[in-house]
This record gives sequence, structure tokens and C-alpha cells, in this order.
Amino acid sequence: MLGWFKKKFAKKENTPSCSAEELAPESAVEKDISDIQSLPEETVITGSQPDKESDAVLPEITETPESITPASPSEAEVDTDDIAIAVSEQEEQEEQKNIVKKTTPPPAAAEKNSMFQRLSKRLAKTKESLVYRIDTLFLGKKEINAELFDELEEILITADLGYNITMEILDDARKQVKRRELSDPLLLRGVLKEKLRSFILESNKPAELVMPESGPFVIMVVGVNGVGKTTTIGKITNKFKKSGQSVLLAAADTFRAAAVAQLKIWGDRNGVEVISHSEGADPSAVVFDAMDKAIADNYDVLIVDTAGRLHTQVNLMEELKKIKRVMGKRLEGAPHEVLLVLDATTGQNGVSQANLFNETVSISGLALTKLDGTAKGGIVVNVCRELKIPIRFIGIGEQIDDLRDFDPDEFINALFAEETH
Ligand SMILES: Nc1nc2c(ncn2[C@@H]2O[C@H](COP(=O)(O)OP(=O)(O)OP(=O)(O)O)[C@@H](O)[C@H]2O)c(=O)[nH]1
Ligand SMILES: [Mg+2]
Repeated sequence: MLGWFKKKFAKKENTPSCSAEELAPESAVEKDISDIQSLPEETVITGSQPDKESDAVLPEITETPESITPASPSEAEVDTDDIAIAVSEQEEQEEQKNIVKKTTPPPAAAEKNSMFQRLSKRLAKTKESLVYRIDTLFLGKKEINAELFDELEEILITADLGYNITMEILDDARKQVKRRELSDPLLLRGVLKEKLRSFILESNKPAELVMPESGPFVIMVVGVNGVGKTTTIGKITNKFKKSGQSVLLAAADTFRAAAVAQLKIWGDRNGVEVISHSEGADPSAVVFDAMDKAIADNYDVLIVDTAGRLHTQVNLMEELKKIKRVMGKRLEGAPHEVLLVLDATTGQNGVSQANLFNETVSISGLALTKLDGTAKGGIVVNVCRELKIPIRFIGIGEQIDDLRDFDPDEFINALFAEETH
């Protein structure tokens, strides 16, 4: 997961060359810092689908919550008659502080925990359609029978796990029941959880991406209309910036003027420059200029936004090939990452989108957005299994820090977590 991102960070710190494992502790610290910086904030998620028409109108960045510690009264405000009371109040406050000190977990652990809670909350719709329905099904059932399997099948299919995965899970469970390894429906819950985890882990092996020794790390972002490409670019930029990387953005979506404006808003939020041409310009020309600047000015990362296109639009898919070619000509090995953004709410269709984009420009990583807005989060497992392309990020909201590095364990644990019932 994001091995390339962390390696670059380590390289900047003049860390002597060492293996990924050796780098791990430092990477973990870096991840913690990035998690802490993106303080959890409770944003309201509306039940409605994001409005495509309003995509140029971006949500405001929520303010970081103010410190809630009350300020102690200044000396000037304290009347001499009240000194005794003030002293006793002060003692009380000190005592309270000590209690807080004793009971509050270390900040990093607390933040990590709250990030997990937040992820779990954002997956509420999928939890309801998948995990809670399974729990309700098993509640009070004493034995595993054919009827229970039928109902389970319906639940798994509805959560968009896909037919093949559903059948594989059920066949495996049936075999365990037959061998009498499984008789209690409640144990079946654990078996399902582990099965889903292993599907993702087997298929989502983190790909080793080799960072360029010199020059910018070039990311080309592609996908169909409205899936969340530009928003995801804004969020990724934030991640890179927070770990000290310089980022340049290229507005190669020249289809609509609003698209350039939208990327510029994200550029402003992150304090990074955006290379753009006028509406209708050749996107390859924008990319060429951006590559020039990224190389000349020694940027660490260049992220290229492209226009949304249907995977079935042959001409537009050819245009993507051209953009990619231009990058490779200007800098050998570029783009180092072709990131396909998939909207989780579109479910199974995402798999066919990915196949066609993959045929055209060889996808190296996936970002699965809008997992907060769908009850079909099972698509994550399906995508891992069917595509065997690593999921790098999951989008769980519209705010700048609503993008998580995809961690299979964290995802499955958040889905099955009981504390947010
Ligand atoms: N709830 C939610 N909304 C998201 C997420 N990611 C993106 N969106 C919303 O999806 C809508 C479309 O996002 P864009 O980033 O404009 O999508 P795009 O792929 O760049 O669109 P085009 O450039 O028109 O193809 C916007 O309203 C975003 O706020 C997410 O993870 N969760
Ligand atoms: Mg866009």
C-alpha cells in the first residue's frame, strides 16, 4: 500500500538505501502523522447521490475543531476576595487534568482509533445491507440449513459481491458444514468475514512500484464521467503535500471550462500550481507543458486530470493513448501510475469499465470512490477478485481528507466492527 509514496519520502530524508521492510517503522510513523493531521471531522452525508450537474460547486473544507480546553481566568480578572475560591478551583482543574491524563490513551493511538471509527461509520450503508442483515439472519437460528443458505445467497448478491464470489463462499461453507466443521450459524459469520478478507488479500497484493531515480513521479488519472477523478486528485495532492512532496497538477480535461476551474479550486486548497490551457485545447499539449515544468522545476509529483469518458467511446479512448504516449516521450517510464477511478455506487459496471480502460492504457492502480454513499460496498471484494489490480485508495466522502489508503484488514474489520451498531 503506497510503498512508492513512502519510499520517496524516505529518500528525501537521505535514508541509506534499505529494504521496504527496514523502512516500515518509519513509514508507519509517517502514516500516523498523516492520519493525525487529517483530524476526524463529522461531515453530514446526505443520502442522495452526488449531483453531476453541481460538480463544479465544491464542498467547503470543514474547519478543524477548536481546542475545547477552557482558558484559565487571567490574573487581572480575579478579585482579591475571590482568591481562596480561585485557588480551590485551580486545584480542582489540576485534579481534573490529571484524571484526563490518566484516562486518555496516547494521542496517536486515539487518532488511529477515531479514524477507524470514522471509516466504519462511513461504511454504514454497506454494513446495514451486508453485515447487519447477516447478523439478523443468524439471530436465534440453531442450525445451518438450506433455507439459511438461500437467504445468505440473496444478501451477498445484493451487496454486490458478485455471483462467482457468492457461489465460492457458499460452496466452501457448505463443504465445511458437510464435514461437520461448522454447525453453529454464529460461527458461519466468522467464516464469512475471513473468506472476504482472504479474497481481498489474495488478489490485492501491493504492487511494487519503482520510483524514478530522478524526475517527477507522474500519475495519470482516468475514468468515466463523474466518478470522482478531480476530487480524488485534490485529496491525493493533500496526502503528498502533507508528507512534504512538491506537487504540480495538469488540467488535461479541456472539455469544459468548469473542469479547469474545479481543479484550480483544489490546487488553491492545497497551495499547488495548476497547468492549464483554454477550453477545447489539445489535452496532450497541456500534458506536454506540465511535464516540461515538472522536470525543469524538479517537482516530486505531477498529477494529470483527464476528461471523463465512457469506456465505449473509441475516439476518446484513443485520445487517452495519445496523452500517455506524450508523457512517455517526454520522460522515460512516465506515467509511472495510471490510476483508474471507479464509482463504487455503479457496482458491477465498474468491472467492465476497468477492463476496457485497462486494454487501452494499462491500469496500474484503482481508486474506489463514494463508498460512503452505497450499500453495495461488496464491490471492493469483487473488484479485487475480478481485476487483480491493486486498490490504492478508497473515497469515503467529499472532504479533502475523506480518502483512505486501502488496507484490506482495516476495511474488513471496519465493515464487521460491532461497536458502531
Ligand atoms: N460521497 C462522496 N462523493 C464523492 C466522493 N468522491 C467524489 N465525490 C463527488 O462526486 C462528484 C463528482 O466528482 P468529480 O471529482 O467532479 O468527478 P470527475 O470524475 O472529475 O467528473 P468529470 O470530470 O465530469 O468526469 C462530486 O460531487 C464529488 O464531490 C466520495 O468518495 N464520496
Ligand atoms: Mg473532473
